Amino acid sequence: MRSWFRKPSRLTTLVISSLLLAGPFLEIGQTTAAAAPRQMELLSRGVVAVKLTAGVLVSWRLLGTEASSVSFNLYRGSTKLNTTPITSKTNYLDTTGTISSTYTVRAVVGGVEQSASPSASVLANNYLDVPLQQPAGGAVNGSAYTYNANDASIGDLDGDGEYEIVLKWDPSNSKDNSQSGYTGNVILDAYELNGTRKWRIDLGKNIRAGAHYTQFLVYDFDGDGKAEIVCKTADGTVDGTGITIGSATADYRNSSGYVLTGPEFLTVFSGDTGAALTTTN
Ligand SMILES: [Ca+2]
Ligand SMILES: [Ca+2]
Ligand SMILES: [Ca+2]
Repeated sequence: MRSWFRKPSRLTTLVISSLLLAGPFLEIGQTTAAAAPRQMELLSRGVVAVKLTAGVLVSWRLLGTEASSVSFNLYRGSTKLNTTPITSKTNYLDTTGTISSTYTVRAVVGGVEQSASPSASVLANNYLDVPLQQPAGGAVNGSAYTYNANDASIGDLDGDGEYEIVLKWDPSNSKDNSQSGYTGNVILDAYELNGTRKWRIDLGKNIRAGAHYTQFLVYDFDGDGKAEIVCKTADGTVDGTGITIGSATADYRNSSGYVLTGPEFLTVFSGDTGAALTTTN
């Protein structure tokens, strides 16, 4: 998916607008054959509830697999809030909801109520706070550096219907292509939305840190329901399971800190485990 978190940040938490986590999410898939079904993520209902002065606003996903005739019932605990199934929107303002309310959504198909979504609690601050695990800083060529949260992208890495976050950590001595100098290693982490870290990939000393060096893709490329991560790697990249790609000792950095020699790899990583699945030179 497109990376949407562009600004370097010194925060060690990611704050995600609840609005980004609700509503319709459709993955645009192949469009070459009109009759072929599009590949889509098999996401959950994605119920999000936020506290407002006027009550609790609950929103949820209309799934790409659902007919336009689908409608919904919304429950606070065991109490159905709507008198007739909701047909025109995927949100509801519960004017008597409180911070301790919990909500479930049931689709109604052909007049038959379907099974309940996972229960959603109310977000107290109108955002989801995802705690991050900031890597320890270091020093390279006598210059100390720390890590800042940088680009991030989302995908369902483990096929559970919920998004996970892939986050790039940028060392504070990262350099634009026009600037000489050594940099710290670039690190990729994957987090569950509750902050559980799934894995960490260390791109190693032969991938220079800077805004123009590491672009990574998060997408279910083989259609098995779990997203992969694809990016440029090099000798010394360590995957999410601790296995080194290529040579662990090769060092292609020149005296100005640039990496201008050595092989350039492209690696597909498992989104679930961070394991390198395949690498091409
Ligand atoms: Ca997931
Ligand atoms: Ca998960
Ligand atoms: Ca996959």
